[in-house]
Amino acid sequence: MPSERPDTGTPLPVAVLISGSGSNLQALIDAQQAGELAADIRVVVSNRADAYGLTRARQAGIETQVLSHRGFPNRADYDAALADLLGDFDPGLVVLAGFMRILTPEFVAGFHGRMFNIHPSLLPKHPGLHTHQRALEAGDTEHGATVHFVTEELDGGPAVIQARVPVLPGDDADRLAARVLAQEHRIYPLAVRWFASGRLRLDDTGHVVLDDKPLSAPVRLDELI
Ligand code: NHR
Ligand code: GAR
Repeated sequence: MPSERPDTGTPLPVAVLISGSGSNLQALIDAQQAGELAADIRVVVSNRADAYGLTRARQAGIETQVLSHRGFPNRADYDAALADLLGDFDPGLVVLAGFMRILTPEFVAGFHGRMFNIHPSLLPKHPGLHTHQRALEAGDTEHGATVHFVTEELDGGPAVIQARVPVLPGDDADRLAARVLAQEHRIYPLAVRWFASGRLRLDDTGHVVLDDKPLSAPVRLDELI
């Protein structure tokens, strides 16, 4: 059941965009079903018809839409169609959860301050793809994940919360990815709940504000618990 927002008494409508397994989507669904999200996932959109996350959404009774990028001549046309589709659901927040398509500045502008991404690194380290392999190759002793507001700068928007994990002897990219993913499942529902309950926003100078205080650095999960 969607829980209510204290300010309006109604859950915030949310759209989740995926491309794959959707385990972060599942973490959000679980939080919603536990009455902990203050949000209502209205639609799950995938650019791939075979994304397992679509099955997770259907099992939870959430509407799904597939918008394949393949039929479109360019990114601008794809993103315009995506914005159109999302418009039908009037989302107060768009959540990228393993969505693998870079979004145009025009699309991003339409959801300014209302779109999150979760990225599997301790940003600003390792933006882009293959983050786990790159953390290993860099000899990092610590790795993790970041929830950030999406701006036109890829993985460069203002960070909200980070979770850290150690890099352990014998790690390969898959082991490290699994350790990071478990932490993603903790921080993403938290960030969505903060936003949906009105505690978290992006101010007009581009700063993240939590409980009326501008963050000088992302919240660290290890300092919350
Ligand atoms: N769009 C904007 N404008 N800003 C961000 O911060 C975005 C974004 C779109 C997606 C997620 C991001 C990540 O967390 C994200 C953040 C895809 C790629 C990529 O290179 C890079 C980063 C992210 C998502 N995608 C290839 C592309 O050409 C396709 C790769 C594939 O299909 O496998 O779009 O890591
Ligand atoms: C997650 O690790 C997420 O951070 C990452 O892909 C995985 C998706 O898992 N996102 C990106 O790399 C975006 N380019 P999920 O589908 O099981 O949530």
